[in-house]
Amino acid sequence: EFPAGDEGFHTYSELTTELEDAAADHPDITQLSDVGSSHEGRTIPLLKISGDAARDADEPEVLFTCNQHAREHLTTEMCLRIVERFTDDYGTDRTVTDFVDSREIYVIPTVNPDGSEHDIEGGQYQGWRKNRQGRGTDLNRNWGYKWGCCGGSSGYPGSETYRGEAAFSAPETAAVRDFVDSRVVDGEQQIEGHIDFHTYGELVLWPFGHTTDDVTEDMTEQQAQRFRDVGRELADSNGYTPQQSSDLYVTDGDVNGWMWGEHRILSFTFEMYPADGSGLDGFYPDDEDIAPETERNDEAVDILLREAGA
Ligand code: 0X9
Ligand code: CA
Ligand code: CA
Ligand code: ZN
Repeated sequence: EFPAGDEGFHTYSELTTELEDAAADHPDITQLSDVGSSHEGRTIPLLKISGDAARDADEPEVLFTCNQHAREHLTTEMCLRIVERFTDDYGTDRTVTDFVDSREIYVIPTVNPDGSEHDIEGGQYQGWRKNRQGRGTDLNRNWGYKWGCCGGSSGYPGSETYRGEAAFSAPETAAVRDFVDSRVVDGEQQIEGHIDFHTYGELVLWPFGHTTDDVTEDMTEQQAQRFRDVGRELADSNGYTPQQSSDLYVTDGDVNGWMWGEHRILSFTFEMYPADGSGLDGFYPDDEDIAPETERNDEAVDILLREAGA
């Protein structure tokens, strides 16, 4: 469980209950399933939100993923905020209603349930980042686009940025990959936009991470310009700093690189609150910060939903 005073964060079992309740309370506009299981066998839940959700409509699809990194618990709350807003406010809030009716919204609130449960074991924060396979794989270095290419990950199992034995060696990344691959219908990827939420730094990041070049293989000047334009608009809405992800530091095998490189999905990473911290404390904001710091991204979520249809 979460340490005393941080009970506002959701454990895996509390998250599961929230998703089941959202689905039960809004059966017409939700479909609860999963993308597969973690290394330790936990289900990785997937909630679809759309008008007549059981049907695969010809509407732009959008994906939100959270909690690839175990200790980044605020991100799970971000995905829950998206779930609550697009279900509870349906029919009353005009913007929400229009998006639910014109998009298919997919939310994966925890990509790394084993790691996040481990991080709160014994009611004390463990400072854990990776999954729980062996000494742990950094899921955000395990994706199969330019995996291990460029010095942006480690081959040592003890490293915090261990890339794993092979691309998609982690069941968690493989499960999300299989889901995204399954959204190719008649040769066309249905998902047009994606945000992967992390903490911390208050940044909006776009691909590529493996090279500091902005124009390169799989990224034309025009495409790079679109990322810059949308990235800046997103950052204007929440006060984060926009930049190409490699301007922060070089990574390889990260999620945005694969989403764009493999599927041409407009894929961003958000580094949420706080802007800075010392030691591990930036990963552990108060639960009082959950509401303001997730609502802070409502407009950015709407911008991504709009751009996904553009
Ligand atoms: O290192 C990561 O995976 C992300 N930061 S975190 O502190 N949440 O671990 C950032 C990934 C963004 N990509 C690059 N900076 N290239
Ligand atoms: Ca508190
Ligand atoms: Ca569809
Ligand atoms: Zn992270």
